[in-house]
Amino acid sequence: MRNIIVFGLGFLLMTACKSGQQEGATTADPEATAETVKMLAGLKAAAEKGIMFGHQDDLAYGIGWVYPAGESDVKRVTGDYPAVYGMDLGKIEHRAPVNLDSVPFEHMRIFVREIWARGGVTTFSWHSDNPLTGGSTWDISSDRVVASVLPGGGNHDRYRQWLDNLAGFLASLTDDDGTAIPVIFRPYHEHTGSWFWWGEKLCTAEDFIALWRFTFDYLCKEKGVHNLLFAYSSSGDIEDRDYYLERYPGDGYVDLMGFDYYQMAGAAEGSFTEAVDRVLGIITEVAAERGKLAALTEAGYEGIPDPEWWTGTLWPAVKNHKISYLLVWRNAHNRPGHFYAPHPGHVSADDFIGFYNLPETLFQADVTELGAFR
Ligand code: BMA
Repeated sequence: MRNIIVFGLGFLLMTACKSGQQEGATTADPEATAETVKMLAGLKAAAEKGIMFGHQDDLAYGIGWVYPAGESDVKRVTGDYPAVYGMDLGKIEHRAPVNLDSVPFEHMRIFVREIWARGGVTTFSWHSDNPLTGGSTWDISSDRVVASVLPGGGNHDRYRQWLDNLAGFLASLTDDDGTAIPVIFRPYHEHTGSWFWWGEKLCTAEDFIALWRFTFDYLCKEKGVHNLLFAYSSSGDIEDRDYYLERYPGDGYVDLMGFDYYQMAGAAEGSFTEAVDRVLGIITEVAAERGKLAALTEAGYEGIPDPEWWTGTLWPAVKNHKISYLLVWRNAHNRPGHFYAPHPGHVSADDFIGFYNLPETLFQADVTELGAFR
């Protein structure tokens, strides 16, 4: 009798916690690993506490340094790491040793492990080269690229090889025990702009959706990669929800919805805050209706010339929205002035500490304490 009860209970638990699901969290990939499902649930829990701060290439380099292990411009200024760490996979399609910004993929593997160990979040974008012309991600000389890589297209087999190389890297992100580490994967970003080969004027909505679904199915079903949460993120020019959803591949293919928006030099006073606030209103609404996470997936003001940008412009833009994170772009070490987070002595460093000290902004120590992701 007891055995039957124990067996019955075990069966119930097994069916209740099917792969891809945990209470309140269902991943787009129905076969997602338990860690990936927990990450999604943790992201939802963290979004109830505040907005996580993210920084691209935070651990790889900064102003005046290139990868001494443990370094971070955000840490140099605040004493703490970001909660979200962006990295880019551009050139993994060729199995190159370094990405398009010269970050070794071997280092990224180490970073992902470190981030996982301390309870942070990794998100990958993919500035992949143009698979038709062999040019860069910004080669928009042809509007046949997306069609050419889809099933039936002349370039499809080559693209499968590129995805094999991508899948190989994503599957290699494991901890010391060989457990796959969950990451957010944000391919084909800023697709409502037309500066990447998958951009709006370079392919039809049908072809963009087909590209997304093919990539998802190929990675998850054919290659068996199950440590991914998928992020759909447009560029900033979002007029309304219909436009934002025009190229949305569907609820079964996406875990997080976001957009990228930068303040440009000379932009009208208040325009960044107004635009980000307005678009976040649209995106958080459509995301909530679908039970998806929302985020400001890229943002920033190159060089941050405004000493009070963090609390005076960025914070008012996001503070009224339930978003998972906001991520600012990279601090290039070899391109003067191309940086988006402060470094010690920078004109906005004090204000960034004020931003860090806001109870609603979450950095590494906050999310480590929360312990929601692993
Ligand atoms: C851009 C710039 C480029 C970089 C690219 C991909 O915004 O930072 O220098 O190569 O992102 O990271």
